[in-house]
Amino acid sequence: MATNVFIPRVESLANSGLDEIPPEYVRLESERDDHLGDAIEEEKKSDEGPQIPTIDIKGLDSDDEAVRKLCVEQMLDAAVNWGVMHIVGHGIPAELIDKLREVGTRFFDLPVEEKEKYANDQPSGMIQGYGSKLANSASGRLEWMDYFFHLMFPENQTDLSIWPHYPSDYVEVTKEFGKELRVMATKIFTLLSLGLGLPAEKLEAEAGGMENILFQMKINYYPKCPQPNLALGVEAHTDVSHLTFIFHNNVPGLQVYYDGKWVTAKNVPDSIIVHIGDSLEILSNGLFKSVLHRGLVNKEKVRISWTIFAEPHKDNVLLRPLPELVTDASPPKFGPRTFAQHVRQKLFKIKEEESPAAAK
Ligand SMILES: O=C(O)CCC(=O)C(=O)O
Repeated sequence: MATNVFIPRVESLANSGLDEIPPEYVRLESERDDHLGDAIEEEKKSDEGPQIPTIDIKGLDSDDEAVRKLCVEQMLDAAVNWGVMHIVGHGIPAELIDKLREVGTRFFDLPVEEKEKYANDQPSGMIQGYGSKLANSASGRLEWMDYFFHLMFPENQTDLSIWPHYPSDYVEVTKEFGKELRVMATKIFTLLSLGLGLPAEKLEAEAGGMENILFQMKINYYPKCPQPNLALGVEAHTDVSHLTFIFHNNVPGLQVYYDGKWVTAKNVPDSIIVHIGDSLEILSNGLFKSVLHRGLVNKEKVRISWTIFAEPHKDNVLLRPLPELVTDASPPKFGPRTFAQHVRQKLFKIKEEESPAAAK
């Protein structure tokens, strides 16, 4: 385990009792103008206006063809128009999700010095472990969040020596959860595949199948923030993954961009938030929408979220519009690339956009 520390942990800053956040956490004027605010207040305001669709995916297993068809249509509509949905009827036992939340929360309850024993070392490429984002993003600003990141599935590719050793059941619970989530992910791929008019197994196979879709878990820890109208827990971005699954401790924070506005995610009991990411957007030739989203923070409560990115292996999967979806009327919107190339191109694009020379 590394012990390198490059920037202060946000948790330490928050616990130091400061009234004002350091300037490197103050977002750019352009972001602040875009309705930054306290997540708890924003969630209350969001009763009116559009809501992220909720889909009961039990419908996929129904004997009634009309129910199955409706489920596929709802999934397609959400993937095309929103790029995000709340999933219920997912089949992952509620007790297991509670345990996942419990072991992650207990790890984050440890003193920062204990968590530092798991510190990652981003500059040297060791990205798994405990960390805080470096200022390498579009804005050059820091995010009000610390995290723990590790590969969760497939099991034969995980490195358990990197996972938290405390609490003692962390590994067992997280492994078990990983297996259940893997089963559930297949249901989502199936519904999306049918929605595209493809055979049920096609999309998941093209996405990398059992061996080449990696489930990377990032536990995000957002401390209370004295000036939530100036900060962001996660800045606006789309995910590079195929799909992203989000669980949280029932404290609001996630906002998604829909129809020109930020919509604050409501708490839908027993649901899982699912995002479409860039990789599926590419496979679907832009029919599915990789959702732009960001994380707000608040003054009153710590927020923890468990974000699991289901992403293609960096080299083994070719990301390109599926030939079945390319026609004269709908030519390919994306060139072929591996996942590693996509990530590099995206970072390069962000850097180009932020450079003063590019802005001229
Ligand atoms: O905490 C959340 O709800 C979203 C987190 C997120 O977007 C990320 O970790 O990339």
